[in-house]
Amino acid sequence: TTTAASGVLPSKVLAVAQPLAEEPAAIASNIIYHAQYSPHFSPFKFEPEQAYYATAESVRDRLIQQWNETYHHFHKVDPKQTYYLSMEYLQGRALTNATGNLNIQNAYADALNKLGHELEDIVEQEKDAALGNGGLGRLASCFLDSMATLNLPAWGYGLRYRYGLFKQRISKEGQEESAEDWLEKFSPWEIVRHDVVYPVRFFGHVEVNPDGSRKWVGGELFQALAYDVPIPGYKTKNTISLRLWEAKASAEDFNLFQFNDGQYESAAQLHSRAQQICAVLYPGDATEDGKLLRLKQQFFLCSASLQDIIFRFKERKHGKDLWQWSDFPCKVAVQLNDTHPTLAIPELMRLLMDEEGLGWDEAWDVTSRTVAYTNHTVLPEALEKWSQPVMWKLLPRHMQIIEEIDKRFIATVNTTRTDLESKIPSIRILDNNPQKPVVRMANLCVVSAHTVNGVAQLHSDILKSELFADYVSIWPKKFQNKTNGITPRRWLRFCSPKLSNIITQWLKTDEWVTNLDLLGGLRKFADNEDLQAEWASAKMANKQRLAQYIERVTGVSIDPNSLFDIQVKRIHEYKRQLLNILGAIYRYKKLKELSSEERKKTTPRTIMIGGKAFATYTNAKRIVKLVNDVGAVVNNDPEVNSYLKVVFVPNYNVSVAEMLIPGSELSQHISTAGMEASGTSNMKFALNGCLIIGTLDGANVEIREEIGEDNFFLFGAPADKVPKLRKEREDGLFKPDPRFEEAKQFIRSGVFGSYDYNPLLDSVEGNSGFGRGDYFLVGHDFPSYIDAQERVDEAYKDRKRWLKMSILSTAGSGKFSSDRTIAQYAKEIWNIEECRVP
Ligand code: NBG
Repeated sequence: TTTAASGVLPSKVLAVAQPLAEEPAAIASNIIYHAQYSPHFSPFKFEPEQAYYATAESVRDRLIQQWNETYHHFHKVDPKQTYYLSMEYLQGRALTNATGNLNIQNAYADALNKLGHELEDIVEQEKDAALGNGGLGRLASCFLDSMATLNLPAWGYGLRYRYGLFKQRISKEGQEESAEDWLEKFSPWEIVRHDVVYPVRFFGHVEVNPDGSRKWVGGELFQALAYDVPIPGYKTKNTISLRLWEAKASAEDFNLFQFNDGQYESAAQLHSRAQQICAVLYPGDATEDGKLLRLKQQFFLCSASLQDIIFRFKERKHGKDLWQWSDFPCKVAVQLNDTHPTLAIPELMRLLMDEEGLGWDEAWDVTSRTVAYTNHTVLPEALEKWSQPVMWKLLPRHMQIIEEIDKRFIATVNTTRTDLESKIPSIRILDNNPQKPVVRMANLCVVSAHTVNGVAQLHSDILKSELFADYVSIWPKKFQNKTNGITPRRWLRFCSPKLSNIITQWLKTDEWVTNLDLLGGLRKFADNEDLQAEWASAKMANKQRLAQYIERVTGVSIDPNSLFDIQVKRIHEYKRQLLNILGAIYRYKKLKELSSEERKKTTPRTIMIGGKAFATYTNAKRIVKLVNDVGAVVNNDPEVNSYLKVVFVPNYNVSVAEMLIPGSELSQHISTAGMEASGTSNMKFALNGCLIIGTLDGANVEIREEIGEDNFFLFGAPADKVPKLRKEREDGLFKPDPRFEEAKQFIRSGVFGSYDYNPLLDSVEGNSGFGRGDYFLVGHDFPSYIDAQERVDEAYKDRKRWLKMSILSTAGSGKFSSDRTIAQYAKEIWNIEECRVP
């Protein structure tokens, strides 16, 4: 064995590189091999960055091997497979996850030691793959981890955005966005498949063939090129694939004549349009061009993925004569992650009819038995509606198909359900309002899919009783609930190794990592002093690690002995970060009013808030600004800053979450009841022994049931009271609590600077001018929120009680494993079974 100094490449390779080495020395040699022979940098340098890429490539060799074996095995067994279509994936970093799932973390740590590096530093070099926005994207990534771990034959399909959402920086002005350059150098985790390419058309027109069949021709033609990201399961050989499409134009589309004539831009016009398709996630849609681009992205994902799925169906071992199209739903399940991939429905119909020659009835039977749809929100502004004229222009053949689905649906309702006649305008797919004719994508999904599910019990109930109530009366069995989950690998085992080890020791097994219900075994030790002491020390270590991070990125020093109180999620009025910061302002004001002796009796707090506001969402950006302004005043106020700190954590993403969540003690999930479909960070916090202050919303309801109501700080109006409260507010019947008035007045008095917060504060008055004053009921819930916060302060003073609650929180989190969620999808929606690689 050789030890090297970090920063330089050892002069000689230790042994012949073996891709699947087990021993640290052989792994080290493999890493050096990559540094030398897959060079991406100038030679002889072996600093953390070079070490990261070489290590990642060495790990990737294993993933490729396992992926190949998995692919061959699936091909041989020919099971039914699931295809998960999603516009978003929030993969985060891959290195820790891959070495952890492959169970080679220690060997890699030792190997890197021999080369003068620490694995912990090396993993920090990786940029997050941030191809998502929030919970919906992270859910997709957790699902992939569980599908691989459960040995399910499954694929993820998405787009390979050149830049992800955006990078958030905080300046004096508030949030600033810049391009998130996750592919700046390159990603060692993707394998480009130069042989997996499909044509995708836009615009053009429909021709009728002599036999009456249709053909979509003309327009713009791009190529979809596949990039595979291998997804290893935990302690299994099964390694599945996240297939991401990139848009390309072909060489023929490069007009050499124009180029030589000096018309450089028009010569490469189609190439630049191809780049636009996969440039960013959620391009601004305020303009018509922006809307068109989003629609192009959605169709691009659907068309490429379905062509690939059909290709795989046809290439199966049996050969052409032995299969029939009616077998397709027995071999293929397509899951639509929200309405973004809805165009998969008309595209599958088109491919089956126009390319494969099926008739309408047969194509419809295949399509509707194949596709299932998950709804992730009841917010009206998020239920997609596409302009009919835009759709006719971009996808003329698909609009014909959608019209036909709509027509047939209406005909069926008219003949079988005369009682629903008056409902037809609202349940049909097309909204033909002459001012603004649109296609309602959720309606298209519900009419076409065999199953529709919500993502937490309360949400699924609301879908059935409100949003989709009329459809339920037509197809009562179509609707299901699948409560979301999170992967316990990334969200406990790898992000908090200390707590994980304690759990394993007390449960005398590490099987909880794949059977999370075993955590229930901790309940009987919740009062045990030894466990409590170990628990507290792991928490403290995680808090210290977090405090160092916060100081590094914000310059604010926070006290690990204070209560760490965290709210991290996209900034949205319904998630009510404003309620949180108003509460912090109220706390600050009360602390100022106390004598220094009285202050010493209070519970010191560090409030951390993080999340991105959509670039054009003005009120969300004002909230970010307010949090930062409050922090600047509070943190620099020597009278109170040892009792209260307010920190805005910039650029929240998956790897920041992996630091924050293990170090948290209280987390806030305080949306207006009925508005958060599920929430998934609530599950991650609870799993890490963090207590929740929250409303009866989304998955909070089920979390509280599982961990016990004594271990949950509940406040606020329940969902069924919300409509009445809104009405009362509109009618001027609301009497604000004096504490709420006090907090708002404190901001208006200018304590936090001269920025004009009136528009934000007006939004929680009864008369905001939007005609829906305080729609999110911040004013109504404020007093019960403050009361709940007081209960938190009291509980925290009693160390033993708090630790017991924390242990019970982890112990009660078993249900929220995405392994449980995915097993339910597999059995109850997809009808697929395990297919384990021997
Ligand atoms: C989000 C919901 C969350 C939910 C995730 C995952 C969308 C449209 N919806 O409450 O707001 O946890 O989906 O299901 O992003």
